[in-house]
Amino acid sequence: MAKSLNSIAQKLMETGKGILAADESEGTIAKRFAKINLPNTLDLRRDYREMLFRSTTAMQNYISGVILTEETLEQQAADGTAFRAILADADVIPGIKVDRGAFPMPGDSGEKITEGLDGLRQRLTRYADLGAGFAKWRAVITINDVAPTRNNIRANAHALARYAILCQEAGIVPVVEPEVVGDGEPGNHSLERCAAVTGEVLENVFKELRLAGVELSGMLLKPNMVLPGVNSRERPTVEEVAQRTVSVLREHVPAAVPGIAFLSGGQTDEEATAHLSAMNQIAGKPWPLTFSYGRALQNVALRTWAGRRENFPAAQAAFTHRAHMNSLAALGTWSGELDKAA
Ligand code: 5MM
Repeated sequence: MAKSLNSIAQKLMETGKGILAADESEGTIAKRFAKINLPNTLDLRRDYREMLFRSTTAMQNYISGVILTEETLEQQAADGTAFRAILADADVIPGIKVDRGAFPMPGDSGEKITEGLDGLRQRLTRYADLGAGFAKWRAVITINDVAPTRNNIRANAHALARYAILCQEAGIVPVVEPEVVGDGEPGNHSLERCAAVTGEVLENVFKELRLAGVELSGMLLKPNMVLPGVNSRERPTVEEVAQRTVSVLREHVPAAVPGIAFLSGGQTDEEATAHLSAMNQIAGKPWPLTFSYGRALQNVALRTWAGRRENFPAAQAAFTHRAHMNSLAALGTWSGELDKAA
């Protein structure tokens, strides 16, 4: 079993490719649509995702896997073709978001705990039957005056480990996503604080993964980059962010992990690309680094689509451009000039 999990993980980390996170929950997609004055309907959600998945050039060349929701995993395009078949044609691995969301922790620290373990074993069996090769569970770690607490870090790390071992039991590669949130409230923490919290979180996550018996060669890590909070006045250079992020990962992520695919976490499209490219220029890392972006891959495509099927070609061109730029970043060969010129 471990061998096939490792081969799925390796394929997700194929050189020059990364993961498209298209697993917005109902609440999140409603927010994204509201920004472009669209209602959150089943047909619009289907059209939007069809536009992305039928971006053939992007899918074939730059995307190794797509994180889907339960709805999308079983959905069809407007012409009746299953989304799974469209992804299979482009040799893209379907993944599934299996957490049920992050809910307030008891107490008043403002922290969240991710739920979704009840019945997960049965759900994973069904997702495996539907062809899901990997899964995702996101833990949200808050930074404020009192957070993160040890209790919250341990609870989230424990849940991630229980999720990960159940995935491996079902033959599904767990993508383990502990996100130290940078764009939450108050969001005024420093880069150094983010580095310290990210390190502590990763330490606890790998401790719990080991205790649970998770095979590290059959999983992927989806972390945040080390950044100051969005309301901080610090303005680190791209190189500082890259250096700090890689050094925290080096200290806390075992070399046995076959790959790291970052979330974008509210960075601008270009920042997310620039940071990834700079990290890939740093020599001697034990794992490949790529993207598993939601917003930083979709922002422009979403606005260009604007809810109209006639805008598919333009929106697909925008998505393909972003996917291409992030593919270059995964190779460490992206440049701002190239991005603008294209
Ligand atoms: C696409 O957004 C994902 C789902 O979030 P919700 O469950 O809150 O709707 C999210 O988990 C995503 O996969 C990652 O956080 C990466 O997304 P960004 O936009 O940060 O790159």
